Amino acid sequence: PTTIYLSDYRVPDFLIDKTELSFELEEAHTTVNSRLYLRRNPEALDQSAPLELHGADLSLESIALDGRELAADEWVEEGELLRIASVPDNFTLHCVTRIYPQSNTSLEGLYKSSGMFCTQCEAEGFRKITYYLDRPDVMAEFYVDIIADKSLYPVLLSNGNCVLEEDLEFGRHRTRWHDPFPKPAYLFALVAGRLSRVSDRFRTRSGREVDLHIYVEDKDLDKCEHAMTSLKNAMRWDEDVYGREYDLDIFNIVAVDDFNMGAMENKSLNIFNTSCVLAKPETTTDAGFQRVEGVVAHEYFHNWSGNRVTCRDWFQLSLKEGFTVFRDAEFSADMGSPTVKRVEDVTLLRTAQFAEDAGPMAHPVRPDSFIEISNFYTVTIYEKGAEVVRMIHTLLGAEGFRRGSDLYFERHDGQAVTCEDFVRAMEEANGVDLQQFRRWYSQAGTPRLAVSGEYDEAAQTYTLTVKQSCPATPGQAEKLPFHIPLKVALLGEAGQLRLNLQGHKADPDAADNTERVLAVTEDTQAFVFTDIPERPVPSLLRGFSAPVRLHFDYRRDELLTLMAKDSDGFCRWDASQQLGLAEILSAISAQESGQAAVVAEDFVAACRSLLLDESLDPAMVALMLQLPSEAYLAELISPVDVQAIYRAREAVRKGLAHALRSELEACYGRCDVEEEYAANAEQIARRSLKNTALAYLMLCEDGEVYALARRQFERSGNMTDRLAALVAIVNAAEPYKGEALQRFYQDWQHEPLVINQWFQVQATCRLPGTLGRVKELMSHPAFDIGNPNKVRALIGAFCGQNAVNFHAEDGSGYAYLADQVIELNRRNPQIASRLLTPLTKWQKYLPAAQTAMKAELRRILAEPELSSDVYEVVSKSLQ
Ligand code: HT7
Ligand code: ZN
Repeated sequence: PTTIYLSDYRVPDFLIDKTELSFELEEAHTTVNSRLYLRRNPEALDQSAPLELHGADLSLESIALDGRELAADEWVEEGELLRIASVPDNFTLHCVTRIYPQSNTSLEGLYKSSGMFCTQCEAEGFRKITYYLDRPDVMAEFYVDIIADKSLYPVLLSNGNCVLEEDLEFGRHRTRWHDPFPKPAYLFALVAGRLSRVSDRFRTRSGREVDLHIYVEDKDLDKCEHAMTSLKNAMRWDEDVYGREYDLDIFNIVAVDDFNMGAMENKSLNIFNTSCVLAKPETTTDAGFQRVEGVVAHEYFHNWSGNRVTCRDWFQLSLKEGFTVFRDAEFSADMGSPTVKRVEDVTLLRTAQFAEDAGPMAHPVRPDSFIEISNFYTVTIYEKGAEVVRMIHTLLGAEGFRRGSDLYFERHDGQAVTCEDFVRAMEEANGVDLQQFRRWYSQAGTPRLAVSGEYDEAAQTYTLTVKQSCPATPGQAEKLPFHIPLKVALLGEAGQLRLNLQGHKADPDAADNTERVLAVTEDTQAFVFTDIPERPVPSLLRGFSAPVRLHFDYRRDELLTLMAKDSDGFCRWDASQQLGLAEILSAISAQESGQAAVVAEDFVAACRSLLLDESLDPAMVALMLQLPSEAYLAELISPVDVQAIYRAREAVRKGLAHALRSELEACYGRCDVEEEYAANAEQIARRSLKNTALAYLMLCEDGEVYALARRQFERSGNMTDRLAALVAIVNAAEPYKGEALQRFYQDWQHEPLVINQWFQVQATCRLPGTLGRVKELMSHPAFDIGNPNKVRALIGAFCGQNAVNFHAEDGSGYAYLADQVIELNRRNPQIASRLLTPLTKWQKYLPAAQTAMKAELRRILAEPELSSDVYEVVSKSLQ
């Protein structure tokens, strides 16, 4: 496998003005006729370069240039390139290729899922359909004909507008689609199948009537309402917040069962994993409803941030993904609870992304090189990329950011551009200099901020000293200082103090001047606040204003103050996490010296106040009561002793459960309201707190609490409560668990998405014996290794979300994962390579675990015919 470098980027030698495709879909194979209208790119360096088209797994039937069939010695195929040495400056190329969607298990290119044809072309899947300039900076106008059997495939869809529908002989029919917006091949889509649809309309603010359709299997028609509402909300929100309107008369969403990721933003024909579009209360949890809302919005927002303005090359992936994640996060915050959304996103970032940034696959938001681009759809590109955009928003303020995005969209509409173009538009629209800020795009690794505070009573000053550093990452030993926006406040006895920063004017954006964004730009910097009448408690990194690890040596009472009083929801929650961490660390020490863990009284009291305070948002109470996850603890403790962390965390949870039993019971009772289900913030918050209380109560391990869980399992009408009860039962020494699992399966065996939850509950069971059960479930009739959702629910969940079992001391979890990766390597390389992630983090663990994990990585590397996807991840993790 070869490495591709950003520094090797060259403009394309040829451009395609128009692409005409015709698909003859048949049961054994598909014939693709393509007519490309090509011309030399006047900006190309070499004006006599040969034409080189990408192609993979294609069988070429004929190739003609300007109507003349090419002789065998006029073209050559080398790897994924078809080269024609001599071509004129303007010409048409006509290729006929045969492909085999029925046996395409990689789910890239054209494939079949549950009897329907569908495509996935991002990033480089179009080359599995026909020979093409499969790179995002080649944008063409597409005309697409689809011909298929009418009874098997009554619905034939592609991008843009349907311009022709006709019946043909032998029961076949044809539709023709025209997309007036030039687009790169990765945004091409085709769907053919027996599908039903739910339709609605949206009137844009300039008066365009848009037909909205969601295509699903007939049995799923009752699960589309939430996606449709989310779509309309997203369309309105993009008009209100970004001034962006939809630009065609039709917007289609199609749900497919077999899909490698969540969804795909193909122009006007978004294709979705069923798990990200279907929802109804009986089958879908609150988290599922929120995921649908977020993903529908994300894909819709791509119409501007990704499609109208696209990426020049795949190194710029975060240009569209980071920006669009930021946009969807702000949308979800506006639709629900902003603080809860922020805490959830920070949790993901601080576990998965910080781990990636500290591991062998660490890469900058704009990577310098890759072997397989599919491996770079990462939490760094998406989540850290979104944080980088958020920091620009913080630095410029909402209005400045809007000025910048307006300029970006206006200046680059219809172009394929770079992250640099985005930053430049932000700078120029606001007259600011983001030169140093650009390092966030080029330097990998999570910066560390060591902050200390000193109060001078005599001078009435408070000085915050901030030191930044960033650990080395692969290929980047030394880092230059970042420009870090550090949002702070100072808490006094009666509330936030007014901030006068020595040498600076008051922050014009801060309404009451009690919060300020400090520009941390040097290795070490001191910020002196004057006229501070009392020793304050600093509230730091408010709203998680930058993706950094911050350390401040808080006293316990200071953390308790922040947890109880800070007006910044993120900082309140973070204080609870720091206190929880201290409890777990002391439980680990107690275990090491053979003593029982005792939870500190002041922490118990703080948690009690949370449970008793009915004025608080129940969702925030639930989040604050949850101790730091094992995954987050693994980021903070080195080396990671998985079993010790698990035992200590459980001991603290149990301690809290026993100490707070009556408050938990009361809280459960308060939140257990009979009401018609709605996926609104208020109800979601209540259910979240109720189920957090239930999980704690189960740790009291007696008949009374088991009966409570059983009652909830049997009586709940919604999947959130039912599943929470099932999780509680399955993880307890509750004899009813076998019956509960069986009942759940019987009730929902006809709903694949619910059965995925059933697999996941069992795969994440913390009790011993889980790996055996997971292996058994792989032979269950409902399991299908060809379906990525099933693979993620069973294998992915066991290896990625069940640390205590995956890291079993006998190495059985590691061997199991390696076996699955080897099995999936050929069938679906993208899924195989993603599954691998837990093994790649071997450096963090105890020496014996490291040895066992590395041995499994070496076993994979020794496999013949390793895909470039798996090869890249395994070889980089062993370096
Ligand atoms: N832009 C989409 C990326 C995507 C993808 C990438 C690789 C392989 C399969 C894929 N399916 C979708 C999704 C998004 O971020 O919106
Ligand atoms: Zn995206």
